[in-house]
Amino acid sequence: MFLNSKESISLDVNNVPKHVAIIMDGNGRWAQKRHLPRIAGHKKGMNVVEDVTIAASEIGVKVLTLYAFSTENWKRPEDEVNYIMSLPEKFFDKFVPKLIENNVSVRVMGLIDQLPASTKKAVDDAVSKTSHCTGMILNFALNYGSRMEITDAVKKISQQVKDNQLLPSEIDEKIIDANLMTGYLEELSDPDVVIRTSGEERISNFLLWQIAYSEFIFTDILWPDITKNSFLNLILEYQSRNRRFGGLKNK
Ligand code: V0D
Repeated sequence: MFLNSKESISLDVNNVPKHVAIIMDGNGRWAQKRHLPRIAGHKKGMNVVEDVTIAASEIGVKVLTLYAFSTENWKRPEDEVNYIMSLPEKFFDKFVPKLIENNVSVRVMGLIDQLPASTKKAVDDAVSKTSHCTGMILNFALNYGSRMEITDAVKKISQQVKDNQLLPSEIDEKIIDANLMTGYLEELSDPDVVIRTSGEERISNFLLWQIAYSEFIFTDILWPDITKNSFLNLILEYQSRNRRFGGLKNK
């Protein structure tokens, strides 16, 4: 039992999702509602990343994957993209010490080499400065798309076959898992729950292979309006569902 001080949310400590994945949607809408530029929503959204990361780490989540930038997001106005690309640097100065305090390690998946040099440096620094942390993994999906990820995995596996390291008959789900960008997470690769904020009920090219058995939670709350408390309520919603793996009851 875990009691949240203000609202007395009671979480079952024995049923905390190990891997939580979040599509952080609604930043632009949050800003527009307030007659603010869209980038104000991204800035507030970054602060929410901080709060949700600490909350997730406190309740014992092992991996928190955040969809921060998709391979499609480049189509947005240049000013907005430029601002978003400055967020890892802003995040770094403010938040890396707090991550270290909480024993959280930052990891990234996606086409990181295509990011602006300053963004890539901030991301690499966040990863290296927290690489000694052994607690929760904060896994950012940056310039990520799942079809690209799967295409890449097919290429890698084909090359192994071509190099006589692997027979086509040996290709199984484990081999595919290992060659996806989540491969390093090993048995934690698949999210137990995917959360999407802001009322949209789509997957938008996020972790297509890994979500085969995930619970889906959609909330109307816009990402910048998410608080520690609303996050804990989403975890509570996860816990209220009876998970079934192809006929097997409760995991
Ligand atoms: C904008 C809401 C933190 C969604 C959250 C480059 C969109 C704020 C990071 C971040 C973004 C990533 C890696 C890292 C440190 C911080 C971030 C992007 C967008 C895309 F090592 N927030 N954040 N990255 N947003």
